[in-house]
Amino acid sequence: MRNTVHAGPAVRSASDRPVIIHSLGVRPVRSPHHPLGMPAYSRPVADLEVAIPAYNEVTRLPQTLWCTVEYLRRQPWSSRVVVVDNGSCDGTADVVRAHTRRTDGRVPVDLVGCARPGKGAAVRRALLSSRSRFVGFFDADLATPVETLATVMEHLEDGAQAVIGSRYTAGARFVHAQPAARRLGGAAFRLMARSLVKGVDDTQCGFKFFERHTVTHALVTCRTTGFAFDVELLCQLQRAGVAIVEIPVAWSHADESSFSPWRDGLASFSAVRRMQRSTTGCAS
Ligand SMILES: Nc1nc2c(ncn2[C@@H]2O[C@H](COP(=O)(O)OP(=O)(O)O)[C@@H](O)[C@H]2O)c(=O)[nH]1
Ligand SMILES: [Mg+2]
Repeated sequence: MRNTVHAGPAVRSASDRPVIIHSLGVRPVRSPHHPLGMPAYSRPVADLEVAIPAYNEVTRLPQTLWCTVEYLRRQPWSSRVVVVDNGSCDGTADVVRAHTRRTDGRVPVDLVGCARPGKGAAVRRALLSSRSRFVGFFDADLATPVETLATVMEHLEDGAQAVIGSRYTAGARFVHAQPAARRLGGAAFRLMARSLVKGVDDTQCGFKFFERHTVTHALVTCRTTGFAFDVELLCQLQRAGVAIVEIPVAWSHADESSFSPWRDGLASFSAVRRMQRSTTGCAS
């Protein structure tokens, strides 16, 4: 089951500067073709690169890395994983280093820093520094099973440019539901997001994958650094005429969410309001 959505074009350029704080196995590459027109830090090419934004994820990340790498190493496509840490103070970076030491490197795991705080900034940082054919991200809590990547890859190999997980598309289910307050906030947010992202049932499921060149053009115009980043990214993709394929997922809410309804919820609503008010309809 899938939804396919189209919309019209637009691209602008951005001027913010991604900063690398720390990386393992990453070599700086000066690229004259970098979309931001500046030196880029790039990792070797794989068929698929999975970014995991992580902020103080010392508890959830070890299991997620292990499951992800175990799954990816059994697949016919080559993969890399990149963890993007915004200066966590709980040893998140050590988790990645320890994992790298213990594994055989068939699925390399890189650690990248991001000076700008926020999940959106972290994802943008990872995707813009990738050179892999397909790129995307999921959360450190692995709320969507990693096996969903098989469906994602089928669509991407078939020519889809953007494939996103959805909790509200026919066939999706909640294995562990969110608390009532979060569900209510989510429903209100979905209503708002609908004015910007047409025909997409769920902009906020943290499981999104893309053909890299396609998403690079959309990413350079994105400004949102927090949880509302997904709305802006999808909006920009639609403005560029990209079809978004929504695939149903079996989703599990994790109690230790880093999302604060007051801090992040309010910031997300204001970010979407700014996008609605802006002349392009997307940039905040
Ligand atoms: N790098 C980075 N990651 C973040 C930040 N805030 C949240 N994340 C990550 O974003 C992902 C989504 O957060 P999560 O706690 O799962 O929120 P929920 O799915 O909305 O309940 C997790 O992997 C978090 O570690 C941040 O400021 N920086
Ligand atoms: Mg999550």
